[in-house]
Amino acid sequence: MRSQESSVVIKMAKQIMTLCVIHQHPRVLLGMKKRGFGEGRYNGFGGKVHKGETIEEAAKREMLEEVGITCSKIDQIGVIEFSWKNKSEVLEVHIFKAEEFEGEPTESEEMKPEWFHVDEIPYNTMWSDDPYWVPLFLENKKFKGNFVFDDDDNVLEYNLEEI
Ligand code: 6OG
Repeated sequence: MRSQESSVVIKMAKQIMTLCVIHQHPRVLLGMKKRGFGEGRYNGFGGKVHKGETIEEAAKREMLEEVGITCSKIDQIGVIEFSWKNKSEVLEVHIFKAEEFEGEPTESEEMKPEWFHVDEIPYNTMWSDDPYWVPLFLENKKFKGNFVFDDDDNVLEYNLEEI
C-alpha cells in the first residue's frame, strides 16, 4: 500500500505594492528612503496598496504622500515578485512610469527626492535587483519577473522577461 503523503502547506502572504519612477528623459526622479523598509537606498516612490483602492490609485496616492506631486497619467511598465530564501514574505511590486507631474518634488518624512541623469543611476545605493530591470524601464520595455534574495538582500536567482 502506498504510504500516505504528508504535505506541509506554508501560507505566504503576498503583499501588493507600487513603485513609481518619474522619467523625463534624460533624467529620472528617485528618492532616498529615510526610514523603514529599504532605508538608505535610492528607489522610486511607492508602498502598500490599501483596501478599497486600485493599484493605480495607490501608486498615485503614494506619489503625493511621499514626494508631494500629482501624477494624472502613469503607465504600468512591469511587475516583479520579490522573495527571500529564508523568509516567508513575498512582495508583488507593480512598477509604473510617469512622464508628467504637477507640483514641486518635496522632501517628506519618508523620502528625499533627487534627479539623476539616466547614465548616472546610483545602482550601488539601490536594491540589488534594480540593475536588471531599470535599463528595460528606461527603454520603455514592459517586463515581468521574479527575484529571490539571500539574507543580505543579494540576488540569488531571478527571472525577467519582456512582455
Ligand atoms: P514601504 O514599505 O515603505 O514601500 N520595493 C522594492 N523596490 C525595489 N527596487 N526592489 C525591491 O526588492 C523592493 N521591495 C519593495 C516597493 C516599499 C517600497 O519599496 C519597493 C515600495 O515602493 C526587494 O511602504
